[in-house]
Amino acid sequence: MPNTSARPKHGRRTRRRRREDPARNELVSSSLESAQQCLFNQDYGTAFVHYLLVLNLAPMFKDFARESFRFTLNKWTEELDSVGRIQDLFDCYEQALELFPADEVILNSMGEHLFRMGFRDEAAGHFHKALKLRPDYPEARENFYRVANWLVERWHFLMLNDHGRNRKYQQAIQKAVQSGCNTVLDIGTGTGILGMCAKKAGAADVYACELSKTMYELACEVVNANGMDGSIKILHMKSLEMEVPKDIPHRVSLVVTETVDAGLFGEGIIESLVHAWHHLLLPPQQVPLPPSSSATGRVIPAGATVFGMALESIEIRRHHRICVSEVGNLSIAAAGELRSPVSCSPEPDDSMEPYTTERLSRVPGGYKALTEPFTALSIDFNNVQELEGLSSREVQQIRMPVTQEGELDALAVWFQLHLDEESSLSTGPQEDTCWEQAIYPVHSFVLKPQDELIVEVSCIDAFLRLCSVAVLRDGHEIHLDNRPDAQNPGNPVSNPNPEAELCSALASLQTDQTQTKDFCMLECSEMALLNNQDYHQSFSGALAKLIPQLRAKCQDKERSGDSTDASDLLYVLDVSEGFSLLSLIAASHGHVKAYSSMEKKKQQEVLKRLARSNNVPEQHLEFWLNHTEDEHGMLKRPSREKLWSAIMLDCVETCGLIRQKLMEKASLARCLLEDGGSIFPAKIVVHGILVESDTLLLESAVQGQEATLGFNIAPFINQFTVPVHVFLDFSTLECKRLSEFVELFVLDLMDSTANYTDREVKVQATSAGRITAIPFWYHIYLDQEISVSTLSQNSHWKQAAVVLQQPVEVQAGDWVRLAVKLHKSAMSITAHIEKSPGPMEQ
Ligand code: 44T
Repeated sequence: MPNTSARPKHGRRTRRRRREDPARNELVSSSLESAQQCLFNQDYGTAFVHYLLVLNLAPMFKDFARESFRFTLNKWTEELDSVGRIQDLFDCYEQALELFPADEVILNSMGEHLFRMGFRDEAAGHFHKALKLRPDYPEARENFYRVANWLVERWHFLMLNDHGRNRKYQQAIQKAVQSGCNTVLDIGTGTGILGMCAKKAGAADVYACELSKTMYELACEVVNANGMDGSIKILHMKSLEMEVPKDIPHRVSLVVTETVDAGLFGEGIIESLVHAWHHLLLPPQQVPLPPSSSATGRVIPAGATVFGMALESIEIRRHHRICVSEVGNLSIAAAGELRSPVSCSPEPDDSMEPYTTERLSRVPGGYKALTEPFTALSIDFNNVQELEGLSSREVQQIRMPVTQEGELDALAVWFQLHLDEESSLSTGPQEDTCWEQAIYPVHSFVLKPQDELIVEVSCIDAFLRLCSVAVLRDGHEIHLDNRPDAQNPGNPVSNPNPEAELCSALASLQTDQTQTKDFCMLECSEMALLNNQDYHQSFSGALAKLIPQLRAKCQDKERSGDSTDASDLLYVLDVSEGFSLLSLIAASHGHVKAYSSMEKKKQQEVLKRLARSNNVPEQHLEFWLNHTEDEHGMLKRPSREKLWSAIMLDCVETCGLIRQKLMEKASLARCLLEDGGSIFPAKIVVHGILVESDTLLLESAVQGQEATLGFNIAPFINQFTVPVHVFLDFSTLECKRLSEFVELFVLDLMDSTANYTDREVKVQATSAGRITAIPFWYHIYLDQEISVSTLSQNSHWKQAAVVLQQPVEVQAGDWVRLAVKLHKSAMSITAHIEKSPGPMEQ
């Protein structure tokens, strides 16, 4: 019995209200009825308001109305979303969560909206909460896995598993603290590790700041678990916003930070340190030392040396420029300039990235060094004038002798981080480090051993930029145009695309110069796709088989008088994501009207130009999104009489995962096909292999039972472990193969009844070892004979791998039972040793 006497007023009031308010009861029941009626009439907005009223007035209806309320909320917010009423949408969720604060379905769908709006941190928080409330909720799990990579980037695992790096940082901090640095600020604390090192070394006051909300919360958890919550003050802010005494009471004697990326300056270390020297640190030690130098400040790392090197790499080349002149029997010479978003541009532009990253030791196909490594820059983090002068520093020219003949594709950059006078870390490609190098793709040119390459190093916007500007050959200076793909008269490079050269020469003779300056930006993976001739040839071949079949059928119908349609065109729809030539390839087969779903104007123009130059009639290529208002209408056919002959679906993401909602799209597409029509692909077969790979483990979770530098960190950061590793290069993955390739799963896009969600696969181990992961990829069958593999070396796809929670020990000859599950588009695999094996059972 509740003790009503303890809270007399509240008890009385509640009782009185319930008993004595018939008008209220009336209102509740009539509102409930109205809500249900509105729901029935699909008037979700009004239904939602009625439900809010009912549940606020009569919370006892919450259990009864929960399902309908969720449904209403879902429908109403979908409507608000489609008309762009974003604030109203989030207000609805807030009201819903006030009523149902622990409802995992509402939390998860609010997370989905937040994610779509680009609020990843907040979205992740919602998925995380939903998952904590119901750990077996697959929707929230899938969503959480999708954002976990963004939230807690995978290098956190690498970093914490890099014992060499951890120890070096710890020793440098310990030395500094013991030599008198008593007050410490850790900028970009991540999991809190460097701050904890300082505290453990005996620093009196330790502060830490972290701008990511997820990492800040994680750092608080970690510091708490290590019993330091009272002794390290963690701030959720960017160091640039910190002030003394508002955020920290006094200036500190030591700043520790590892806010460096592969290009050293990409995390803003220059700006952070300039600000720290002006506002957060004690003044630097003067040289020569004045008599009392106790109240001085310093930084760990003390500085860095940046190295560069020119290299040839086909893998980098095919991701950054067009290397072919013909694709799927179409000439692409007239495409105009196609640029990757990463190019060495003399005038920095927001849409361009200065560099990309690559772990050179693992680049597929390897690389060839064309020069020796050279020092591009040295920087002293303890010298504020030097830090400040970096951006205004003059462009530096470096002349490097070419050591090997080869095609110049990129300049690679790495660095040594000098923690103090004695100790440094290196991110070089040859070292045994896990770090990536920064890659600056450059204008292609064939270099010869007697050449000298002139490289320009600049530091505009505190971003390091490297650019190859000229080659000295036989006493002549050959200027390299910084615009990739721009043709340079007199350039002796073997041009893979002479027709393109003619076209651009012709274009530059035109009076309208705007066209020549114009370029179309393609993602690196779109570039690689465009360079993939096999892929396009396969589609062309499959269409060449399908089209005559359908035409013959059509003609039969016409002869028998069945057809009501006068035109004999076939309709083909390409719903690939991003830039795709497939519609044009379809249209080039003749008797086809093809629809492309490409949205970007520039990309549409490229396709139209190519249609013209390949003599495809203009009216045979259309842009589908110019005909429909929203994406829900995307798969609707163009006119009522016509059905699609073929629909091309993009089924695998570049990262190696099946696209979300692929099977839903396929079933919708099937309904829209004419008799005998086809979905491309018709079928996808997932293949995989058992491997032992420590590399994959190191990138997935903090390994081992031992504490990290004596701190308890692993259980916290490992909450962000994701069982599927993406963007993997299987061809260069360091691993021991423990089985042959095995078929894991089949997805039939043409027949929904043929699909299942669970499958058991038995595979025999070919060697002894520990199965730690199962890399997987796809054979994409366009029809029964023609297929493309996402493992092929010229593919634009990477692979993915399931990393097992617990490694499984196997002996050669053992049978391993894999339980493969596909939930929506997420695959999971568990592995067990088969007790009573037998190939007959397979
Ligand atoms: N670097 C490893 C990893 N942050 C760190 O939010 C090191 C990579 C690495 N917080 C080559 C070599 C190495 N104020 O959580 C992030 C980020 C945060 C800040 C507050 C600021 N001004 C910042 C700036 C960044 O700091 C954390 C770490 S930065 C990311 C890189 C051998 N490649």
